[in-house]
Amino acid sequence: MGLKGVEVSRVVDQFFSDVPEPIAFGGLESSDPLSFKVYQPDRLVLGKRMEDHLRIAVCLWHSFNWPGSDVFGTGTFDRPWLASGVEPMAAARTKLDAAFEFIAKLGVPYFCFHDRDVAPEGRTFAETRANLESVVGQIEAHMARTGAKLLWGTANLFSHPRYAAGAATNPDPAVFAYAAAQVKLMLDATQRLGGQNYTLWGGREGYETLLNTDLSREEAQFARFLTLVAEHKHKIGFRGTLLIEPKPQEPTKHQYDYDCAAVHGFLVRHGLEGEYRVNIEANHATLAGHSFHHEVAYAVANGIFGSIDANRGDYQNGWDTDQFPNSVDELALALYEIVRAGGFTTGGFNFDAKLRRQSLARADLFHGHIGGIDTLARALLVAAGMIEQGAIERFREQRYAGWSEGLGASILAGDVSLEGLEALVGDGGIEPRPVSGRQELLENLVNQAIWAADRPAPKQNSGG
Ligand code: XLS
Ligand code: NI
Ligand code: NI
Repeated sequence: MGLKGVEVSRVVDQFFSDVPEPIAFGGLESSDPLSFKVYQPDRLVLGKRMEDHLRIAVCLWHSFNWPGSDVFGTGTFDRPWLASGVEPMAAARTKLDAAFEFIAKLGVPYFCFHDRDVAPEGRTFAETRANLESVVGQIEAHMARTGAKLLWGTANLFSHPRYAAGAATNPDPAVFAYAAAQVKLMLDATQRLGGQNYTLWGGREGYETLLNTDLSREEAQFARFLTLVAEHKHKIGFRGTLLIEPKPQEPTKHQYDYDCAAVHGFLVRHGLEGEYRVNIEANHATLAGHSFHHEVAYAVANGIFGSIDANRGDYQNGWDTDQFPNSVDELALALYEIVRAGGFTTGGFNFDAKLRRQSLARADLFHGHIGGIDTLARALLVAAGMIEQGAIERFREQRYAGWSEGLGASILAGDVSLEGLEALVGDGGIEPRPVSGRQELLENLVNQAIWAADRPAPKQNSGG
C-alpha cells in the first residue's frame, strides 16, 4: 500500500467517525445499538459506583494491533496503521490516536497494552528502547487529554522468533537476558504511566516436547526471572501489583502457568506468594478444563486474586477464541465471588477479547465492547442481589458451623490425635448424620437473582 505517515494520520484523525458521540446510557427501552442498556458508571451498587466495581479496560492488542488474520488467512480489518509499507513510528502514532479516540468515546476508565502493541522493535535493542520511550511520551499526552488510566502494562515475550523456545525458560541464557531487559523497560514504562498492575503471561514458558526439555532447569530459571522482576519492582518503588496470567496451553503444547492452582503452587515453592497475584482469563479457565467461577473462587480462597481478562471461549473449540463475554449466568457467579471478597483492589476487567474475522465495520468494535460491558454490569447486579439476599452465604456458613466449635475446633487446633479420634468414635460419642447439600435450592436462588436483576434501577440509586 505504501501510505506515508502524514497520510495515515489524516486517515485516522477521526477514525471512528461512524460513532460521533460518546456512548451514553439508554436503558433497555433504547433502540440505539450504540448505547448502554445496563451500564451506568455512577449507579450505586452495594454503596459503590458501578464504574468503581468493574474498573473496565480496553486492550490495545486484539482491538488495535490485530488485523483480523487467522491461521488460514490474512487480515480482514480496516486498520490502516497495520498496512505494509507504513513507516512504523507513524503507524504507532496513528494507532494510538485511534485507540484513545475509541477509549474516550466508549467512556471506560482504563486500558492495557504490551510494549510491542505501541512501539515497533528497532534494528537494535537501543533503537527499540528509544521507540518505546518516545511512544510512552505520546501515551502520557493522550492520558492527560482523555483522563484514561493504565490498568496494566506487559511485555510481549512471545511474538519474536528469539522467543520460540521460551523467554525465561529458554535453554539459552542470552534469551533470558533479552527478556529480562525487555521486562525491565516495560515495568519502568508502566510505572511512569501510573499503571496499577504489571502482568506476565508466559505464552511460551512451557514446552512442545519433553524429549528436549529439562523441566527442573526450566522451573528454576522461571523462578529466578520472576524473582528478578519482583526485586526490580521494589527497587523502583512501583506500587502496583505484579500479576501472572495462567493459561494451560496455546501457543505451546503445555504451559507451566497452567491454572491458578499450578501458579499458586509454583509461587509457594519459590517463596514468591507475597509478590504475585493472578490475572484470570475466562477462556483460559475453559481451556484448563475449569469453570471461570472455579478459577476466581480458587484465587480468592488462596489470597492471590488480582485481576480479570474478560472474554469467553467456545465450548466446542479447543482454542482461545477470545470472544466478547455475553453470558450473565456465568459472569454473575464470578462476580459473586469477587464482590463478596471485597472487590478489586488494583485489578479490573480488561477486555482481552477480539472481534470475529467477519466483523469488518469500524463500529463493530463498539458493539463488542458495549455488549460485554452491559453483560458485566448486569452480572454485577445479579451478584449484588445474591449478596443482599444473603441466603447462599448463610447456607455456606451454616454448612461448616461445626468447625467453629467443639469437635471441629479442637481437630483444627491440633488438640486431638488419630488415636483420640478413634477413641471418641469408638465410644459411640460420634454419629455423623448426612445432611442435604441443597444444590437445587441454591441454583434456584441464583436464577431468582438473575430474574430479579431485570427490574429497573430504583430511582434514588441511578446516577448520570
Ligand atoms: C493470551 C493472553 C494475552 C495476555 C497478555 O492468550 O491472554 O493476551 O493477556 O499477554
Ligand atoms: Ni489475557
Ligand atoms: Ni488469552
